[in-house]
Amino acid sequence: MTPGVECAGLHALIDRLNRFAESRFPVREVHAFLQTARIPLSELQPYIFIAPDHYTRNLIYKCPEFELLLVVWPPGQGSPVHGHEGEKCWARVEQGRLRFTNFREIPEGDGFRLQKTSEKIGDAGHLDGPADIHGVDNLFDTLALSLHVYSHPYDACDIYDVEANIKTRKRMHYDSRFGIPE
Ligand code: 2CO
Ligand code: FE2
Repeated sequence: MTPGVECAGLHALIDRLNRFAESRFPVREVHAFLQTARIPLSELQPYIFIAPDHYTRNLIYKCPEFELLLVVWPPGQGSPVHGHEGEKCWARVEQGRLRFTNFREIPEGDGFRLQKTSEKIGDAGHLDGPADIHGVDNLFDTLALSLHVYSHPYDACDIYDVEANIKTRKRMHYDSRFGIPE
């Protein structure tokens, strides 16, 4: 194994994440681990489901403490600006490039406005998170893949209309589970 690389392969990743679950996903340690862990693309292949008009959410592993997804971003597709339910959420670019734009809510009158706090373009290997409110876009002309760890799993989130300063609830769906399309 390459020096400094803690694990190679999905099984080793999932084992390690299960051990982190026992200590409730300590942010610094999990972050450091996810920066070094490497997954061969061949192991992600069974989870690549492409829809030309939206990004796909492909479940690899789920337990009460966390879920692991492969998100597949065709060129030009992106997420709406959304929240992460106060959970610990990381995304690592596995292939291609993605733009991550972070926001925060600023209280204003009876409501709020969204303030952009940072923007970063990440190539393969870039680790984003833990995310709070963000939008993710594939602005580029190649398919992008990102591996997502969410602790705990969540099945609904806030979707923001950045212009109107309103948010609505949205249920999340998987496009495939364990390699089988929904
Ligand atoms: N959180 C989004 C989702 O699970 C993807 S953006 O990166 O966290 O659909
Ligand atoms: Fe997200």
